[in-house]
Amino acid sequence: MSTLEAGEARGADTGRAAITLYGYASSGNCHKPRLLLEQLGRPYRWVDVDSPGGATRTAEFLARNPNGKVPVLERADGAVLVESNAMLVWLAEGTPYLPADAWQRAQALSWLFFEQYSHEPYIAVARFVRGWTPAGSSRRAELPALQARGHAALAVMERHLGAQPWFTGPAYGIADIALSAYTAVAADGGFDLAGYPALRDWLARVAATPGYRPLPAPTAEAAARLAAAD
Ligand SMILES: N[C@@H](CCC(=O)N[C@@H](CS)C(=O)NCC(=O)O)C(=O)O
Repeated sequence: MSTLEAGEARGADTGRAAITLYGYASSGNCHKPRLLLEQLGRPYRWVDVDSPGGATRTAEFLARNPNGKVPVLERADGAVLVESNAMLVWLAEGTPYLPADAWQRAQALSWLFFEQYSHEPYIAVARFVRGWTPAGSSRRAELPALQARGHAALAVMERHLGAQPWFTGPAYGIADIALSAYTAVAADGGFDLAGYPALRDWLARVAATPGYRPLPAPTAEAAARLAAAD
């Protein structure tokens, strides 16, 4: 049993887990709250949702998230939270993963917004186009622009990490979780990290944090497309 499966079992052991996460396992956005739950040692129930197969567009799913996207976090009382980085903030409240100081908290939020506006739309989307669309898809034409914008984001991160080990303050926290999710698999989007030494060192530090779990491997079909992509 993998540790992620063990996490599910921990949740199941508690009867009705306090938290249910609906997600697609090899999605970086879905992995972010799951990784934090693992690192916090909190029980949760994981429900697989085949988002590339359209499972986020059913009436049942849209009742939970009208925006039709995973991850979705549901509490035992049925209350729902969407947006992966909002989940990180909520889950990290009162823990070392979110600074208590207002300025440092705002710095963490700043990097979460950067991730969603300047990083994920290019690095995650390039990965999606290469791995989850057919080889002949017209979406492949988007790749040069996605890669140019993705490299711009990586350069911002490299510059920041040249001067400090983590994204906010002296310790690993939710900004590191948010930004590492897709950076760790940037090669899937066609990004070569060879020119980003500080970033590669940071990824190694992230992978060495207690309870860290890498993003689960994509399906065989997506893995084959990624291996064959230009
Ligand atoms: N900003 C959202 C993005 C979520 C997102 O893009 N989810 C994708 C999977 S990574 C999805 O559910 N796509 C299915 C769809 O749009 O139908 C977050 O961070 O939670």
